Amino acid sequence: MALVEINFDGLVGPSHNYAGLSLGNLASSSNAGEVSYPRAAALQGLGKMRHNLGLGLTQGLFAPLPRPNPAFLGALGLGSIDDADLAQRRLRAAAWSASSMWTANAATVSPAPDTADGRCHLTAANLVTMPHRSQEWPDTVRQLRLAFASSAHFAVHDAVPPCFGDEGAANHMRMCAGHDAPGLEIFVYGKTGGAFPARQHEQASRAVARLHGLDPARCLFVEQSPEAIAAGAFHNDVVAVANERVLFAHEQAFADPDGTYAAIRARLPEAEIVVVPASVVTLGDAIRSYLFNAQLLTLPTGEMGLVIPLEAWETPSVRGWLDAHIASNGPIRRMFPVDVKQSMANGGGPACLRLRVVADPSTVNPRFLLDEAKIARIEAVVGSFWPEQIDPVDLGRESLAQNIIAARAALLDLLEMPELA
Ligand code: SUG
Repeated sequence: MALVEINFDGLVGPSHNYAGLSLGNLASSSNAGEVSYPRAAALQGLGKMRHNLGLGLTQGLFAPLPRPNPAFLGALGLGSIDDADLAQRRLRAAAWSASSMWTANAATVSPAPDTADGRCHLTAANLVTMPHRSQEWPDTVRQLRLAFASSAHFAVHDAVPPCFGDEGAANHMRMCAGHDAPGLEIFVYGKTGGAFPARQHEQASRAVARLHGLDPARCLFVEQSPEAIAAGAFHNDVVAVANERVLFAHEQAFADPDGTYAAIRARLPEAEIVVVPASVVTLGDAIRSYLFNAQLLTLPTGEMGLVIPLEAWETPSVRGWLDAHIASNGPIRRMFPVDVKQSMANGGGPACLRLRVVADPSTVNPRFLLDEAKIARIEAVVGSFWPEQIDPVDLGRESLAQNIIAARAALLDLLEMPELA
């Protein structure tokens, strides 16, 4: 059995819009009310998938969830919306949100070498902190059960109880000698973030670790620094990312950085910890540029590459650090800037757009795996069906709703996934 890391990217849905729904996510708040470009957004995401496939990596896809979601509004007693009522308009925007594109929040994943029963375990994230995200998990779990249907190889769990906020893989890092070796699983939770909510609760992380049958000796529970949350790092993956033996983090990512690094080194002596000092890249620049919301990947050559947003490449302090890292022969050898600006404007960089699953690709439902030809066919559907633009004042318009529903149906048709219709 050949275990490899598979990146499952969320296709940007046809309702992608800027409604400003995520308090504590500075990009979402500052772009509230802007016109979005769903077609361009989905094509940018597909461009990233093609890029990573071209690097020789295994690439998967998750379909957007059904939107607008009438069940969400129905459960709130909102059969119709009073347009004069801001709270009702925001709830309607929530029902139209395309936020499931950020599949790093779909689930937490523990690969087979880490678990007691030798299967890969996935727990859907309840995403309770943000109303627009809290509606995702039942549909997400349906999709996960279809993609990872082989119960000999996978166990898919429902979300943990919503009294404990869980935001999935965005707050979870796995370090190991190689993807197929037993890993150290690092769960990062928040306690406080000043004016902003701490979305990941420690007890949710501990519950996921138990459900997955992880060895407590190979788990760490680490507090995210309150300053990072207050500065706009609403998930750990905005300030840190890990791959195999390398942790790449901002100096202010963790509440107790030295204690965290020491605990990692004690459990994984080969760990290489690359810390970007605040004196070189401020927390503000790190969050604006999304340097750490990067895909840190092991390339087929064995080298590590970093798929970063263009915004990071174009930020002088970040570029200076990246150039110096390469020149000093640091562990990250190659940089790949990609354009995911439409997603970035809602606070989702290259790493938010993907869920990493270490598995044997032959055990995954092949309908969720991509090759060049399938990407081209998806691009054609996006080109024909995805709305070119959405002004947030158009949310609620019946003809737009029909357009969005038809677009998703055309995609599911192409992907041969009638189960998700
Ligand atoms: O949950 N943005 C998402 C971005 C998620 C990024 N994911 C990771 N860091 N892994 C969020 O805040 C914006 C939607 C809006 O404002 O309409 C939004 O949901």
